[in-house]
Amino acid sequence: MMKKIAIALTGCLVAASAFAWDDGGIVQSIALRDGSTVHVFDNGKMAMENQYGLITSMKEGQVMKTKDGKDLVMNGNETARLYIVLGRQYRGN
Ligand SMILES: [Cu+2]
Repeated sequence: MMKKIAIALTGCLVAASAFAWDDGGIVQSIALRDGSTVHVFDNGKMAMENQYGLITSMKEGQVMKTKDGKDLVMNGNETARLYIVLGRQYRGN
């Protein structure tokens, strides 16, 4: 009986881990001073999420101020890719 429970729990952990690592290629999410977030993908391109969690567009080359006061230059404007990634996270599959 105990063995069965242990196996079931292990199965859950594996599933939870797989979900946590499925980040859609986002390697970093940086908080900006205005409350928005810039997501950096594995290819270095970026996508913006505003303070309400909505995906927004930003011109490439625009300078952003991070929450800790650094300047960050917008590289790319991957709104479509972020839609796919965040959509997947919200649905949980
Ligand atoms: Cu930006």
